Amino acid sequence: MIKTVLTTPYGDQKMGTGGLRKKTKVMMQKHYFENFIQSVFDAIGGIKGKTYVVGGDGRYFNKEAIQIFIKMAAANGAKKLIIGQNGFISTPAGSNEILKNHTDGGFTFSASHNPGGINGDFGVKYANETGGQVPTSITDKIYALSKEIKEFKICEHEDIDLSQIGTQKLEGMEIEVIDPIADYIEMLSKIFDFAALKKLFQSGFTMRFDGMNAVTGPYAIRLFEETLGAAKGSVIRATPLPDFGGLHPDPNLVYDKDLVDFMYSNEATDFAAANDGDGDRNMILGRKFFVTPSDSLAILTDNYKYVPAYKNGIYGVAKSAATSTAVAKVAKALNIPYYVVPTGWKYFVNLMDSKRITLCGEESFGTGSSHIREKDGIWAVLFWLSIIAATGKSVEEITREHWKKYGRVYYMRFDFEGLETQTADKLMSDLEEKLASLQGKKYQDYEVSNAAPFVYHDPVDGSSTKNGLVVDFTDGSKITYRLSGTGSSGATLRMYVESPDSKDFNQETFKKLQPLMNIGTEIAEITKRTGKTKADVNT
Ligand code: G16
Repeated sequence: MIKTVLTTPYGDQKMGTGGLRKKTKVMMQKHYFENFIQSVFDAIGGIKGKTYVVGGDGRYFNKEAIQIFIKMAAANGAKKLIIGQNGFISTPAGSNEILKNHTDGGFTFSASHNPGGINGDFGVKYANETGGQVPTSITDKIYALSKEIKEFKICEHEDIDLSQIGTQKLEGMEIEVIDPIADYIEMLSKIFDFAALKKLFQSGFTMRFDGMNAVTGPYAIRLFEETLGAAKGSVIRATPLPDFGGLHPDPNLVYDKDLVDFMYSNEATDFAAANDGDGDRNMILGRKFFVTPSDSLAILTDNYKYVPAYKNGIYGVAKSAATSTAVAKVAKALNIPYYVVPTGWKYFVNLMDSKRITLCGEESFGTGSSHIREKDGIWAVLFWLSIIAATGKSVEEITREHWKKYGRVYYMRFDFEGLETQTADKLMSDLEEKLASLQGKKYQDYEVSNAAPFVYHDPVDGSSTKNGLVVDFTDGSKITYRLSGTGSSGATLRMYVESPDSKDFNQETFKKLQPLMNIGTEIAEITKRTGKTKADVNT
């Protein structure tokens, strides 16, 4: 039976860089989730006769959210839902299903790399028929409607069993439960040379993949161990848990210190990687060696010919403004188009759809290509393995040779967390105002060559987006400031610092960047305004 339920708006359902992210307890408030979902349906002119891909990363409240979603979709007249078995789907696998089945879009229930559990975060990512998250014009509309919502529609029905693959019906809506892992692996098999990768493992090559108790564990076991022949046990923390076993599933030097410590120990494998909560981020490690995401994008781009799907050429490459300029040098050498977009994967979508780029990546541990419209953690791992298989070189050798060829761009991100929103907003607006006055200013050995907000003009839809403030120095160094768009409460200020060096590749990154980091702190008056003498997280 279809019911119309009266409700009142919460007023705070603004989507950030990766969808709607809130504390789980906030999301679980009465009608909170329902209000948001109905606002999405209404913002896109209803979902009558439409088909969507649905799933989540398994975090706390995932099961309940999917059941509510199914009943709301049926009540709103959807034609069909394609749902990952047991309600699980990784973000890249979801994007793959949208494109494969030509659906009207998809919903992923995940707060991505944010912690899970009743005291963690929950989120909703909404993608349209491109397979990518919707542009700001749509998220603005959703937000506007969520502030006025008066009612939502839902079916009264017992919960749907999502454990068996197959098709069932609810109020005329078809529900197809699928195995997204099989489809995802099949898609990857068309991009990469699986035979070459099997040979690599047959030769005794060892790897460790850390699923961080999140969604990609089962994908990784089936792909690396069962399909490509990596040794049993290569995939660790492979069972998705509602609270990720207490882990903060953000694959970086801080939150996956366990994997980093292992790779710097004598037991280290030849290669290691980790993915985040919903499987779109990746961290790449070699023996006693870490590859920055910015370098990773540059290296993958330079080695595109080792992947069958790209060997005949790539259209171009893009990075977000906060990502280091390492890939710019590669684009120039390859003579391919190069774009710089605001932070947020959705900005790459138009460039991919219009065949302006094939590869793209971000400092926040995301890399991907136009095979789907989301970043793809496992894809990045296969790309690295393909380079290793083709060259016979280690992660460290590949990276060092890259630096030799192009120079090294030292890079670090400093996060100042838990700030009051007002303090953070004021810091950014005051800094923006004083940018022009920084021109030509000298700080120790560094001289400002340009200081301005980053403004992007989308070459496809003509829209403009301002995101972040950038201070450039005459030697090519750069400091970028922006506020995180993925937090669930308060504000996080991110300060990204980079400095190129064409000769000395062996400096300790923190030491190399410390003077610039101090300059950056001084320019933005971070200590004075936030009381913090140093960043909470350095990656
Ligand atoms: C999301 C977006 C990414 C973006 C990141 C930025 O990632 O999809 O494109 O780089 O947010 O995060 P922040 O605004 O906190 O710097 P994810 O993996 O959380 O979906």
